[in-house]
Amino acid sequence: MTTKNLTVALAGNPNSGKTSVFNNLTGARQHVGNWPGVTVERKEGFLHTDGVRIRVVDLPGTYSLTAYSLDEIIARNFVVRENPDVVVDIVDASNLERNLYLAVQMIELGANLVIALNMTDVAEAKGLRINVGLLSELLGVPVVSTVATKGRGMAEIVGAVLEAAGGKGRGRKVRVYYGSEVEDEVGRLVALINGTGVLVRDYDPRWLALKLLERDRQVAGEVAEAPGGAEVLAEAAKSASHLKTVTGEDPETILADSRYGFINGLLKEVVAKSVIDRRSLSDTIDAVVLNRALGLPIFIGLMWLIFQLTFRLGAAPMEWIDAAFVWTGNALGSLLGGSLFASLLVDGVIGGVGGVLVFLPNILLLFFAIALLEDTGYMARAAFIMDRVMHLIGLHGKSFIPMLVGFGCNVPAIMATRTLESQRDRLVTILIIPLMSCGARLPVYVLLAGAFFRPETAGHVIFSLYIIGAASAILMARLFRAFLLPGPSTPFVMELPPYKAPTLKSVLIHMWERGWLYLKKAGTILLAIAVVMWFLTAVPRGFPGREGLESRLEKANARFETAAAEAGLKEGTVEYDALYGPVAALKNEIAAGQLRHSIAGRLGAAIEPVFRPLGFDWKADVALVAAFAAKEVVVSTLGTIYSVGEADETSAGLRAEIADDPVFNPLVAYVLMLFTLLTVPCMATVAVIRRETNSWKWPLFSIAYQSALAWLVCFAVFQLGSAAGVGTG
Ligand code: BGO
Repeated sequence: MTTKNLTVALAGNPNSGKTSVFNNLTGARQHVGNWPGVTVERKEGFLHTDGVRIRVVDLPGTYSLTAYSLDEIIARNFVVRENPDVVVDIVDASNLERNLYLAVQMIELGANLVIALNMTDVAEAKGLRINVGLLSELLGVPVVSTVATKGRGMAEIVGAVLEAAGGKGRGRKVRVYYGSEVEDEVGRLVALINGTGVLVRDYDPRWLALKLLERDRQVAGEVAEAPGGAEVLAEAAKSASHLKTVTGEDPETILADSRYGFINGLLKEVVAKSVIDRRSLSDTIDAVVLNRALGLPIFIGLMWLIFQLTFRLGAAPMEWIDAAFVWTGNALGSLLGGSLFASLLVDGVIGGVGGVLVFLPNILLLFFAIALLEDTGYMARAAFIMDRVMHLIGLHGKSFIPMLVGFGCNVPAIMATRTLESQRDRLVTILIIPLMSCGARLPVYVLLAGAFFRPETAGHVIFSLYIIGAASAILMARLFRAFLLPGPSTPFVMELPPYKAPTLKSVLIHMWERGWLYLKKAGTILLAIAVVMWFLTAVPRGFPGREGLESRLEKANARFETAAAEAGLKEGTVEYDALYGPVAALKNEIAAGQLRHSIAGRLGAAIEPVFRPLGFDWKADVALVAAFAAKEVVVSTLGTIYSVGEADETSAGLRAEIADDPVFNPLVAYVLMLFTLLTVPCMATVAVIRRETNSWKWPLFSIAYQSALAWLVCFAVFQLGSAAGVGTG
């Protein structure tokens, strides 16, 4: 009979029972020596089973796999260089949090791991109930229960080892998610490592990148000696210092916190009683915010508070910026007169881009709040709380983090779905993210809610849109899961990093990074669209009957000037305004005629039948179609249209002009907000869906289903609302 040889390494924290397991497995067949070159004891033993000869190597007991101690270096070098068939990690079940830290690092190192959950007798005596099956499922690693002192579970270890050795490298590999900032840097380094080929034969590139960020001396030394290593080291140093600047913490601390966050989340799911003896501040806070009854109301309350603050605190600076743009527009208008160039500057650029920039305070406040939630560690809890809700829709809490990011911007949110291992979960999440109301939609809400609702109710109105977006996302996910992408969902661990007092610097940096993107967008894409929209509204210049109207205007103006001079009326008085009335009416008629006959007016009229059942006139239609470029375009386009349509030289804010338009009322305004929320994602989002799914099928599907959803929901709301007399009375 041929004998098969296997090498198994025993790893574990000191005092986890490693020696006891080793003795149980190998009995007297032991050999004691030293690890090469050092005076650290090395024990080896043998066992024979089912025609297999297993060499068991006892690794030094360690808590971690850093390069700080010789024991740790020996343990990890053995795993990497001698590539044992299986690594059995002896985990003390009564002290899971600390012991699993090593297990997680072993998985990251790429070990073919089996976990022996030892000292389960002690854990039981402490009143801990551990769901071994779930632990195994969530880690993607076989787990067996043992009591080494009583020899219990030893046969199970051997069985698991044989099975794992047979399926080496085939299991699902869990991955700790280190947060978008670290992951971005890791992604960059992995690409560089793969490109240069540095040590790729020895190490997993991701592990190498993480170790370089942790400034691991041993790994850095090896990389330095490899060809191309200098470049990798230089980039890693840049990444590490970037992370330090952005987060205010050493990458080493961030990585350790993330691993503990992962373990903390894992334990919350698999252990019935908290294993952390010392009740930390994080646990005390978690006991409240993760409470089954309180968790969800606290989360919703917090979100509500954020939107209230965004709206109320943002109101004053918004007015200032608005006033500054109105003033500049008027000043430029009187300086340049009625030339076409003046119209381009005042109506196109200031009316369009200014209309969007006005919302910068709101956007910054929203991003500030999101950054605060992320940096304190609450965001991760939100995902945990939503896990139960997410399971109802066939998704996992982990999908919720990208969805939350979607409140900021859908583009990074769709990229954040890369943390989802299951392709099906990922696709469903990608498809519903555009329903999360991104920051670009906020200006549309603030404009319309501010124009048609009292300040006390505007906040509620806006909040309702966020809720409707999230509810539609849930509903659509359920439908997609049932009909489009059915199948079981993969289990995940949700990281619960410890709470932290955020530093003002890091929150401000996060806020500014996103705010800057918004400004850049305003300065580039929105500016370009504003100019195009201005062109479409200003061209062609003439329209049938314009000459007649203009000569009537000339006469009316002359009559007005003589009468005003004779009566000695001053500008701004009631009598003056009354006398000026016919002139203003004619000016408005010309401006409105110009708009209606412009390219935009004709396009709007052509699509009006599609949108009329939703209560919109051609102006809103044009804005909605143009919004495919970016959602803020609804505001900038309305800004341009109303500026061009505004005949009076003294332009009031856009909000006042829309409020004066008889087509609008609170119901139409609400339906317009709803349409902006639900309709096709913006161009950038469509492009990122295409890139992330690597096909045109999903972005096109996204456009189709969201158009249908937006139209149907808005149709229902407008028709029912009109029938009930809402907003019109
Ligand atoms: C002493 N259950 C219980 N209850 N104890 C266990 C188990 C288990 O499953 N497994 C191991 N132990 P090592 P490392 C001791 O030595 O194998 C006990 O460092 C004592 N010694 O018996 O040495 C084990 O190799 C006096 O306990 O671990 C040992 O990983 C009083 O855990 C200890 C009490 O096991 C560490 C215990 C003179």
